[in-house]
Amino acid sequence: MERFIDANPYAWPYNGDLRPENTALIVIDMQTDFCGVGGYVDQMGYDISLTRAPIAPLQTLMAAMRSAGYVVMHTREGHRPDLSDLPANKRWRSRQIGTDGVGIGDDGPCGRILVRGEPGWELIPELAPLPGEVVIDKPGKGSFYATDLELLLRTRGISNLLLAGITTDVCVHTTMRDANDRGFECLLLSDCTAATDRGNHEAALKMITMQGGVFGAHARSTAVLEALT
Ligand code: C5J
Repeated sequence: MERFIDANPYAWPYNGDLRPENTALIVIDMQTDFCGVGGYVDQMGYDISLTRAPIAPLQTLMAAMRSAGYVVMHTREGHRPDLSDLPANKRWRSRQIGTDGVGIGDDGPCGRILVRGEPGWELIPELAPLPGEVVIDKPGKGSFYATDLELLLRTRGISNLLLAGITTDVCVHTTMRDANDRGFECLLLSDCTAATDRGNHEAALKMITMQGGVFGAHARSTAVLEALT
């Protein structure tokens, strides 16, 4: 039986083959550094009420997908404590904005910013992974670069990806573009993602709808919940 999610610009997935066995939800970078008080985004002076907005709809969606037997995976952006995987230009650019030139690798209220093992780098407790769920540690914006995400997805037979988390215009979009190039069928969940700028979030959604769905499609999480029931 074919099953579709009401999405924009097309009913998703393109072939109606939506099953727990071939579909995963990837929750990207829901870390204190991106949505917590004193974290990296907060220190840069951006409004964390924007990046916290996906938390509540994600809690509902994750619970529904888990109970329907779908795979849920998580990612964390971060660097080794010795910063040997932090490109110098990424560090330099991160120091150009925010409090006193503090950037990635430097000390902040939540420990060293985006450094593995520090409090700010942790996933927020509201969206904690369940035991056994995959957590991908990534040094870049995309979730495929320098990680084993693709191997894990292929081994499980996953071909459809639901993408959520923060930020829409950076790590979520990069992951969606990279997944699309690898042949994964992608759906970005518009209320389960957010950017540090509302206009950038809207623009990121619009980009997806061009060319018949150039990277896939987007939908609200309620459309996913309807398709699951
Ligand atoms: C950023 C991310 N924006 N998770 N990271 O630096 O989007």
